[in-house]
Amino acid sequence: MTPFNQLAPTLGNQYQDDRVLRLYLRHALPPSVLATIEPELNEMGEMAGGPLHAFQLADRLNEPRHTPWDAWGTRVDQIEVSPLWRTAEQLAARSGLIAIPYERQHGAWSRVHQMALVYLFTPSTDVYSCPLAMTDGAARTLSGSGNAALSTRALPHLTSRDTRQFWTSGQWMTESTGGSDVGLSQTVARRDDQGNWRLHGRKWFTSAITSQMALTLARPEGNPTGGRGLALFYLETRDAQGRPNNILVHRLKDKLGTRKVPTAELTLDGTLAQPVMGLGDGVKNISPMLNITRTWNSVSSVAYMRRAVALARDYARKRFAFGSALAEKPLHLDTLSWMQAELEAAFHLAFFLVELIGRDEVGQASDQERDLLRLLTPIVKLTTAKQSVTVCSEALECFGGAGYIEDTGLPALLRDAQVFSIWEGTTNVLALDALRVAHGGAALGALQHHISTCASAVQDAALRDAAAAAAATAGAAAHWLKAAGARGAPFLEAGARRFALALGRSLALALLCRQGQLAVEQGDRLPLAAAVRFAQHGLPRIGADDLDLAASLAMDAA
Ligand code: MFK
Repeated sequence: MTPFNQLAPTLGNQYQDDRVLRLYLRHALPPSVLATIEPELNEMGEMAGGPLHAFQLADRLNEPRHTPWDAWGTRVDQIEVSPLWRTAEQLAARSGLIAIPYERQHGAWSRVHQMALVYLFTPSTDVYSCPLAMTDGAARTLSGSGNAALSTRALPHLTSRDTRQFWTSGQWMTESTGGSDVGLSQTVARRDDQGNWRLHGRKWFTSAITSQMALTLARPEGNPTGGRGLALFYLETRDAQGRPNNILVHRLKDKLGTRKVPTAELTLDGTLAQPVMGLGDGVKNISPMLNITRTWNSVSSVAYMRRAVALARDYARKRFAFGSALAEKPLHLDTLSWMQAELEAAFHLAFFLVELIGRDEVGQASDQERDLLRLLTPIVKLTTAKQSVTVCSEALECFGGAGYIEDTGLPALLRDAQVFSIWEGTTNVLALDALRVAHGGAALGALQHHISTCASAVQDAALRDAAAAAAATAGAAAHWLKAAGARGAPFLEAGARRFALALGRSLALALLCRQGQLAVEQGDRLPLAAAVRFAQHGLPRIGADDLDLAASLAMDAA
C-alpha cells in the first residue's frame, strides 16, 4: 500500500488573496492612489506568499551569531544575522518601507501605503519588522526634534531606498531595574574632557544590535531621579573605522520567540552620544518613537493573524478526516469563521490608527483626531496583541499535532506572536497609559463620538444590533470610568485592562459594522458576517469590583 503523505499548506499571492485588505484599500484610498500603489502591493504579495515564504522555511534553523573577539584578541562584537534577514533588509530599503511616509508622495495616505506593504512583508521575514519599527520611530522622533544637525546626519540614511546608504536604528530603553518603569534607568551621561557626552551603564534588552545608530535614555549627572531626569541621546554604534563605540556586547538573549532578532545585553562604557532635545524629559521626548513602534506592533499583530488564518484555511481544504475535508465540517468552519472575525476586527482597528497617524503627520488631523490618536495608540496595541496570540494559538490547533512540530514552521508563528503583548509596553502598562489619557481629557468623548458615528451609518437590519452593542459597550466603559473614579484610584487601576479592552473591542466592532454596511451596498455580505460573528462573542463586560475579594482570589489567601 502507498504510504499516506499529507499535503502541506501553501500560500498564494498574499495581496491578491486578501479580501479584507483589498476591500479596505478600495474604500479608504482615492482611486488614483490605489492605482499607483497596487503594482507594489501585488509584487510584495507575490513574494510574501512565494519565494520569501519558501526562503523563510529554509532559513528556519539559522539564528544570529555573536563573535566577541577576533582571532588576535581584538574586541569586535560582530553579529551575523540569518540569510533571510539580510535579504529582508535589502527588500525593505528598496521597497521604501521606511521611506514612504517621509517621501509623502500620497499625502495623508502615505502611512496607509507604507503599512499595507509592511502588513504583507512582515509574516514572511521573521520579525525583521522589529528594526524597521524602531527605524521609523527614530526617523519620526528626529524629524520632530528640532535638532537640525542630527536630522541632517541620520534622516537621509534612515529613509534611504539605497541599500548601501540605508541605516536601521535601535531603541535602547530597557535596563534590568525595570523594563516598564523606565524612570528607574541607571545609565549615566557625563561630559568628557573635550566636553563630549559619554554614556555609562548597562542596557538589558537592546534590539536589534546590528543597527548603525540608536536612540537611548541616560541620566545626565546631577539630574533628579525618575523619567524627567533622563535625557534622550543619539549614538552611532561604530566609528568611521567600524570599531565599536565603547559598547560591549555581553551576549544575545535566548528568547522564546523572535529568534532571528539579535537582542543583546550590553554595557555602554563611555559611549560617545549626543543629546537630542535638551537634558531632561527623556521619557516624554522618546514617546514619539514609542507611539510609532506600538503602531508597527499593532500592524504586525494583525499580519501574523492573517498568516495564521491563510495557512489554516488552505489546510482545511487539504486535510481529510472522518470522511471529508475539514473545510466541509461545520465545527471546523465555525472555528475558522471565529478566527476570521477576530482578524477582520483587528485589521480595521490597526488601519484606523494608521489613518490617524497619516492625517496627523500632514497637519490634517482635527483636535478630536489628535486626542483619539493618543488614546488609541495603547488601546489598539494591547487589543490586537492579545488577539494575535489567541488566533495564532488556535491556528496551530487547526493542524492537530502537525501544528506542534517545528519543521512545519507553524510553532514559530505562536512564539513570535507572544511577544506582541510583551514588548513595547505590556498589556497592563498600556492599559494604565490609556486610563490616564481617558481620565484626563476629551479623548474618551471623541472615541464614543466616533463609535456612534459608525453606528449611525448602519442601515442593514442584521448589522444594527451589532452596531448598537458596540455603542453600548463603549458607553458602559465610560460609565464605569466615572463610577470607579468616584470610588478611588485603586478601583480605576484594577479595572484598567478591562476598560481598555472594552474600548478597543467596541471600536473594532463599530469599524466592522461600518465596513459591513459599505460592502452590503455592493452585494458583499462577508464583512457583515464578520461583524455579526464578532458581536456574538467579542464584547467584554466591565462592572463594579470588590477589590479585597479580588486580591484574596489573586493571592489565594482567604
Ligand atoms: C513588530 C514591531 C514591534 C517593535 C519592536 C520594538 C522592539 C524593541 C524592544 C523594546 O524596546 S521593548 C521596550 C519598550 N518599553 C516600553 O515600551 C516602556 C513601557 N513603559 C511605559 O510605557 C511607561 O508608561 C512609561 C515608561 C512611559 C512611564 O514612565 P514615567 O517615567 O512614569 O513617565 P510618565 O510620567 O508616564 O510620562 C512622562 C511624560 O511623557 C508625560 O507627559 P507630561 O510630562 O507632559 O505629563 C506623559 O504624558 C508623556 N508620555 C508617556 N507616554 C507617552 C507620553 N506622551 C505621548 N505618548 C506616550 N505613549
